[in-house]
Amino acid sequence: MSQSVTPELRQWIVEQALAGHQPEAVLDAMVKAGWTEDVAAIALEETLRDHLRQRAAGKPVAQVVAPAQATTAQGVRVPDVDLSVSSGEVDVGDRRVQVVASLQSPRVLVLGGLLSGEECDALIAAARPRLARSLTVQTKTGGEELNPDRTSNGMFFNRGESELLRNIERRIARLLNWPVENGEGLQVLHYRPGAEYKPHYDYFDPAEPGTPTILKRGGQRVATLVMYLNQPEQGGGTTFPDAGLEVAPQRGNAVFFSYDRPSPATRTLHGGAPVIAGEKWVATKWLREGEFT
Ligand code: PD2
Ligand code: ZN
Repeated sequence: MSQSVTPELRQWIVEQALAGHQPEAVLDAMVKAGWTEDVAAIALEETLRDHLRQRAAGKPVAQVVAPAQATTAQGVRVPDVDLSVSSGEVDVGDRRVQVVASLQSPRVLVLGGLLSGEECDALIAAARPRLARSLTVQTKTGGEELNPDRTSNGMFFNRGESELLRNIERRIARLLNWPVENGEGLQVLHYRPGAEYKPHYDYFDPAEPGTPTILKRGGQRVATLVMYLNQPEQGGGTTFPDAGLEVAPQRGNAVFFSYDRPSPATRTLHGGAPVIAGEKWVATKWLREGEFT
């Protein structure tokens, strides 16, 4: 991992300070993000000293130009909800979405009321005739394969293929401050009793030979939004083993998580727990670094 102090990292450090975070908390966040403590401490000290000198000399200095939380301690921009306006509810144009819970590391948000009941039903109805046993991207070759760890049925919509999808995509883009064009087409998964999705990471493993081919279409995945289209009778939560967290599926709600590098250091290992009774429907949106073509 590079430990060079990029302009983006300097900007992030200044943003944290302007947002009122104590240097110890900023240092802590950098160390958690993989920085060596003494390198992080020097970068922090130098950046803040330069910033104060420039300000004292009346020179233009960095302003908070973007929500501070949108840039991570790696100096990488990732999708995120802007909680600086209101921590409890976000206006996404055509609805207000509740922020039910948030975690910094791993970055996880539980969101309420992202989809209406009618939108959930319409997504299920449009997906149902197109379902097939779920495949996962095979990073060894860049192709797709049947995966025994994923016993759901699934399908992909094309981005923008209907008014319903265009509305949802626009809403997600506004919620997460990330362009519609950087999103993959929405995926719908259907789990029957006993079906599950064993814990995995959603980014593409850089060590696998097929990854460069996959990355040609928009670069790495940097965030995932799993939207719950129904409420299973029992089981089917989304689990984050490294955080000891399980999110209970509720129709219209969603869980969002981001990862600024393709590394377990992001602590974004997650899975779909087995459905015990009833069925489970979700729609997943993956967001890429660049335009997904
Ligand atoms: O259905 C889920 O809860 C789930 C869990 C883990 C979905 C995904 N991953 C995914 O679509 O990547
Ligand atoms: Zn996943």
